[in-house]
Amino acid sequence: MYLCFLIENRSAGSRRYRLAAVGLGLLCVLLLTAITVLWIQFNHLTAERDQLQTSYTNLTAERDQLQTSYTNLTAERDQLQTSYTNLTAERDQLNTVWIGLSDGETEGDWKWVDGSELITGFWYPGEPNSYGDEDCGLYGYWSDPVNNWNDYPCNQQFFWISLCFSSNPLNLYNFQSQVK
Ligand SMILES: [Ca+2]
Ligand SMILES: [Ca+2]
Repeated sequence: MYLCFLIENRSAGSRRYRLAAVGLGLLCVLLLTAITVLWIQFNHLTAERDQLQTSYTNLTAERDQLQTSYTNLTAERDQLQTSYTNLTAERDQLNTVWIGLSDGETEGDWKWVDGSELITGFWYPGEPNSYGDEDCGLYGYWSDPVNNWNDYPCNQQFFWISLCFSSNPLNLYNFQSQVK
């Protein structure tokens, strides 16, 4: 009787050890699996981080290139704007010329440089107004295609032309020009 009890006790203890060993083994497998999954995820996230870092670097370089291009284009635009302004001023100066007409001898009595009287003038409305000291006739000062004459101070610098007008101001002949 005592022997049977002893054998049963040993058998129960052995089963408990086996169960504990199996449980411990399962726990190790679970831990190993979790570590493996976490390691794979870590590697995946590291690769993504590196890709994002590379993209950030490339985008930063592109942004800097675009900024440089924008700066260069802005400078070119400003240069072109300056050139346009200068060319417009030169064009306006070329379109505005002395025509050899003056009322310097007698105010309001306009004569050509050869002394002949002005028969027909193509003054802009309100001109000649002798504003200040304006004794010389300018062609093309105003934008009107026909009536664009203005009396203006003779000491200003413009090209000049020597011309005669028929009744049509566009019929010019004896055209000469030179820098005053
Ligand atoms: Ca005058
Ligand atoms: Ca005037």
